[in-house]
Amino acid sequence: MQSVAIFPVIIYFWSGKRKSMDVFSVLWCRVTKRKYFLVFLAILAFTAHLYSFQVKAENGYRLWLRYDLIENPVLRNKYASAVRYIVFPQTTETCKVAFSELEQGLSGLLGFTVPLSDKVHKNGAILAGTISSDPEIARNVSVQTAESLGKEGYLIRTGEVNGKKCILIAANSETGVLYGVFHFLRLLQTHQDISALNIFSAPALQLRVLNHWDNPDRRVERGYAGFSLWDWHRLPGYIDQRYIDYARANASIGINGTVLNNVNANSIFLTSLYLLKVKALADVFRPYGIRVFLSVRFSAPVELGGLSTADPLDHQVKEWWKQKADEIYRLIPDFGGFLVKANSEGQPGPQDYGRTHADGANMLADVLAPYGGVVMWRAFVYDNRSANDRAKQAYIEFKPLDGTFRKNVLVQVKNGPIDFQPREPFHPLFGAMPNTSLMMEFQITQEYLGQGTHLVYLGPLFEEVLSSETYACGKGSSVADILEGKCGNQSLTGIAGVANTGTDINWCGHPFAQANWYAYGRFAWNPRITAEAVAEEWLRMTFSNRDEFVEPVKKMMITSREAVVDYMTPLGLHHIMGYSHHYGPAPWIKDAPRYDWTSVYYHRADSIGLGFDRSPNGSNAVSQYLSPLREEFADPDRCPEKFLLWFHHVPWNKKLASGRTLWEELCLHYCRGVDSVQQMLNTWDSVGKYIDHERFTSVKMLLDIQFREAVWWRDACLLYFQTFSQQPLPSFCPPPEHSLEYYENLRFFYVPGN
Ligand code: BDP
Repeated sequence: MQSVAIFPVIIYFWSGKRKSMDVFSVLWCRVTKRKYFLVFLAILAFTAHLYSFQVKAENGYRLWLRYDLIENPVLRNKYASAVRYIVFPQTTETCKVAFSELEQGLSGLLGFTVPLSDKVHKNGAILAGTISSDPEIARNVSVQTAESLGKEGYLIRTGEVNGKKCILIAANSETGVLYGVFHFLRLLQTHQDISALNIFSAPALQLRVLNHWDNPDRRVERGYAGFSLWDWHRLPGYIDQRYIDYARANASIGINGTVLNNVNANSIFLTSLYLLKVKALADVFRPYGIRVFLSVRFSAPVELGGLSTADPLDHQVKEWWKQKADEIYRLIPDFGGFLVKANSEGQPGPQDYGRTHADGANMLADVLAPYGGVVMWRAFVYDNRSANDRAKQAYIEFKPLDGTFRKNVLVQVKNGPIDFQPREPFHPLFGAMPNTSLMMEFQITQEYLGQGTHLVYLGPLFEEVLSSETYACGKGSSVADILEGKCGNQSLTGIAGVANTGTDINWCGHPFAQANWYAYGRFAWNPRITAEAVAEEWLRMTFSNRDEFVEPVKKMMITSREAVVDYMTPLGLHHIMGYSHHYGPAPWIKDAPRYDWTSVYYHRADSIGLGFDRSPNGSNAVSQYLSPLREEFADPDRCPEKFLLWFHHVPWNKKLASGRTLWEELCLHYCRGVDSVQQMLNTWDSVGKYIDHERFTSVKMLLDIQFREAVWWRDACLLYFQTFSQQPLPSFCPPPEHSLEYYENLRFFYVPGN
């Protein structure tokens, strides 16, 4: 704002009345006709300055949809001559929002409003619409291409209509056109060549949903970006602009569903009062191709319906759910369906009545089926009454149910067998249930990966899991193949991501956490995309197209995931964080209501070595993977080192591939992790000149916090494990700042998301 002060000074000097700073008397007393003009110019400059100040203020609200003027005039002109006018009949709400996005995007990027026309009459049109509704488009798209686009795919193609060159954005549905519009804008935002386009894109998975772990009081379980976006108290009357911008952001990356409330569900969402609020949100999201879903509490018939049971085979219970489904669909005809966490961590479920997960899921599926709704039934279950390794329990409960679920049920499986750790092997259910529709559950919010303060780009995690070899239908069958239904008889396909959004001005808390929302959507659309490609797109749209910025920061993003694994849980360690709030290191946790809520349960450190023996000599969790993976995991010499301590209890002095002992290697990873964060800080410092001060400073402060916390993780963990290894720290590790006792005595209250 200091620069604003320059204007009175300019006017003062211009006026020649150097003894007074009274701008108004200057203006009224001394102006001549010529000077009127100069005053006008000054005011204009002042306004323009204020405006430019405003657009340069980057609080992150605009996410990756910034549409700022393309600075390079040559490129801008090139684009401008390719898009001289838009032909886009706006027959539906979705077409209207697609057109408005296109118009808004182009005018921001190109600096002028691209006019609308009702037909192609000269070169340079963007012709957008559905194939069936526009004969010009239909003539340009073969029946075969149209078929392969499916319901949501689109094409963007340079073509000719009436002998005039134009860019076609076409799809079978309006939502497809909307996705195409966002893709087209992305091309411009990332400065791609648009002179000869031939893009064909269709989503690999049908359901691409966000799971909000949002409670009715607006607190978000494991949320680190403020309160819930949903203002239940003011709904349905008050429609916050955020709802619309949320829908735009999701549509821009192809997300087509949102589960509004926490999996630890409150029955209140099924009351008539709340269903009206849900309907209001559904109405906002509909034009953007987004359907709403609800997490439901299995015991709702007891809590809301006054029944004495929620037994899924009970006639009255079925009838209660049927009535509820009727009520929901009367209000929201395109309601997506239910997400259910049952018989897990204390939630009610069919097993309370001696029934199976399939009994519960199928009962709900039957009431939703007439309306086209689905049930997403979670496989995140474990039971401490069972002596079995927690990593094995979902498989034990679900595999025998393969083939028994209704066609409109998806079993939602977390990416790994424990719980969204910085690194886990893929969940063995992928490949074990060929006759069930399995969907993936990723966690976008960083519960175990630095929460609100660590820069951890999740693209590499998504890529690693999705490309994991499963052998489900021979060599070369990845988790992505299973999700896409290529290895079995899936009737539905899908993916869910636990959202990281909240009321923070920049939506996600950490400016780089936006990249994880973005990456989730891009991987959901195309599970074979690379983390690097996604990071590059996001950086160009969110920050800058300058290679001097993009290249180093992209590298920083890619390494950030390995960094967090190194300074938190290297070599296959897992679940050694603070109790309940999951903040910070706490490998010493040994007293908890359940053994499998302690850290010692998972790392098993003793005087001999470290790690959980899941080989055939131990819990034999390896047997849940298909051959030859199971043999590979079972053999400590062939098991990938990144999973070594996940599957094996390894002697401290065992030599690893590097020639270093386990203890030395462990130290190396912890110290390397901290060094990587230092590197990230150096990188960030070096690119500050290319971006706005606001976001630069905010990321810098967060990286400083991350560095201190990485040191804390390293020192606390190494000091703790040293009490078992009884070996000195290698010379490459700096001496810890504090004693082990100091770290053990740290207490944290009010950690967000807890
Ligand atoms: C764990 C979270 C817990 C969730 C649970 C789940 O700590 O808050 O309720 O997962 O997925 O990661 O149900």
